[in-house]
Amino acid sequence: METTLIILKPDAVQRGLMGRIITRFEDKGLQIVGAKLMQISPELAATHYKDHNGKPFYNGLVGFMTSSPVLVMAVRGIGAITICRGMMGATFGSKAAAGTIRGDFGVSNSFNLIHGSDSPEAAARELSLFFKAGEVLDFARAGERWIYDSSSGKAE
Ligand code: IDP
Ligand code: MG
Repeated sequence: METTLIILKPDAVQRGLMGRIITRFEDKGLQIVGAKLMQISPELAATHYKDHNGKPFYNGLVGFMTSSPVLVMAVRGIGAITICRGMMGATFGSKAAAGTIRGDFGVSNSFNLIHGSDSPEAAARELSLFFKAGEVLDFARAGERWIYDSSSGKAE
């Protein structure tokens, strides 16, 4: 099982798209194991996006991410990092394919609704930035045996 950090960005919250985006992850069979509405501080935004420091869009990105509340989520499943990135679509809303979150709900390149960790290392780092110990929960879902095929002894 992998756990990834998803952020529903200020545009998603302000546009009332949280429910529809969360529904996509739940419909897919992914498990929400952490969630909170929060306002990101400039310091946290800078740490989270440190790899983009110095790029032309960096100041705008930090300004955007701190401008209004976001919903941060820990999302779990086998291959969750890659699955969530695929569901998000390409970075720019103008280029993201139909059927993806960015492709279906937006047209902007910077206001692109959602962040998702892009590797296991990034997921571990980012989850620890946004969630304290005990805020990401381990719990069994009632329908788990119908989400994954465990007949071989290994969930797949
Ligand atoms: P990602 O969110 O798809 O992983 P990154 O390249 O990591 O994309 O960029 C982080 C965020 O910075 C993007 O989601 C987007 O909000 C913003 N961003 C990236 N490139 C540009 C750009 O060229 N112009 C404006 N904003 C950008
Ligand atoms: Mg990225």
